[in-house]
Amino acid sequence: MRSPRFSVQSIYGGYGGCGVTGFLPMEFPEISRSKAFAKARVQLLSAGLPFARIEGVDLREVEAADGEVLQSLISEHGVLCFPQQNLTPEQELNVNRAFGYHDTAEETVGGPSQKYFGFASSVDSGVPVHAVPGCPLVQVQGNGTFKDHCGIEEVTLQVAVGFLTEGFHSDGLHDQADFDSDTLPVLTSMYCHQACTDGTGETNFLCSRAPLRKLSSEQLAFLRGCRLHYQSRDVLKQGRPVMEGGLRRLRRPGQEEVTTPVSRELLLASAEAGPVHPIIRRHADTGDEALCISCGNVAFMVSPKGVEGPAACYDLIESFFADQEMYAHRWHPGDFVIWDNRLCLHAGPRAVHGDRLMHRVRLRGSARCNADCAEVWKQVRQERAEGLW
Ligand SMILES: O=C(O)CCC(=O)C(=O)O
Ligand SMILES: [Fe+2]
Repeated sequence: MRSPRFSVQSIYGGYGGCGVTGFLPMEFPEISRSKAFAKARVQLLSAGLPFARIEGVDLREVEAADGEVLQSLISEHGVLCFPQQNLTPEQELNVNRAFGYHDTAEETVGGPSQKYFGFASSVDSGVPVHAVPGCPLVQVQGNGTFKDHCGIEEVTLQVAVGFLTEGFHSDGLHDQADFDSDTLPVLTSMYCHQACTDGTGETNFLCSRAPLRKLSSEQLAFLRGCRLHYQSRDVLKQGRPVMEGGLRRLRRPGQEEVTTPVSRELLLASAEAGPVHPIIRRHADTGDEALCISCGNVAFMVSPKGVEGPAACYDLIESFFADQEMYAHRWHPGDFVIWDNRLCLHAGPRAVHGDRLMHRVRLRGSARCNADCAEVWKQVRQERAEGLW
């Protein structure tokens, strides 16, 4: 089994891991420092990765004028952890809004903000969705039974998306609803209300930019011409995939082990339907390229050379990440972690012992944020309309 090197945050102690890195100077000119960021201190979460922890910020004070600082921080670091927060569900949404990645004038188009916020994946996979009453765009996730939480009398939660049941992904890639709406979630935030006390229940992150730096210009050019097809909604409904090392799907209920070069049945089932995305994304603001993959749900890849089956796709994915460091975020109550799905991949916990209570918000970007995918989406729709598959 090839899997990324494991590193855990050392600032809280824990398993050991890499050395503590000092606080980085804020790189923003004084003029763009708002009240909320006046005392901000930025520290890398892990020495070999760009992900950052930001202290000295009370996210309740964040407003639209902070968009520039927030965008700079997340573009640089990909994952931001703001510890010791005390937020209402509405304030969680406001932090997401403050990044300015969506057009607020359009926020209510098509219903109660579902165009820009929402969580389609749970609907597709048949797992019940629990939302905060009166604030339905904030999803409640976790493990255990909880009473009197944000207006919910009692709720029993079970972890559905884990390291071994979904693996590393960028949110929305395998969601039919996101593909159908031509918008992918740019940001995902998770806010911890209760954490496992034994170090389990972590969320794992990989940098999706770093593996591209070691590739030759020919390899990059090849990948730019590739797209990944994901398993269709019907396949997804069979159940969660069984993953190895967070990167490779071994099988899915009702399916054979992923060892064959390409199964014609699988190919046809997902070719006529199912989401399709480029394998490399280019960030609309920074121009950075990054891998864009949902490991558990790959069906096949269309490259300039032809069609590659799932086994070859997994060989490729493992080659990208085999020498990459992974960051496991060990949660503490009050942690608000937000990431740009265009700059990192994440995976749920390896195990969860005891109670874990989290909120999750996904912010879909406006068309501008997703313009880099538009060509592939258009191409696929055209092929399907012409019955090419
Ligand atoms: O629970 C986690 O740590 C992450 C789960 C996840 O990937 C998600 O909800 O999108
Ligand atoms: Fe996710």
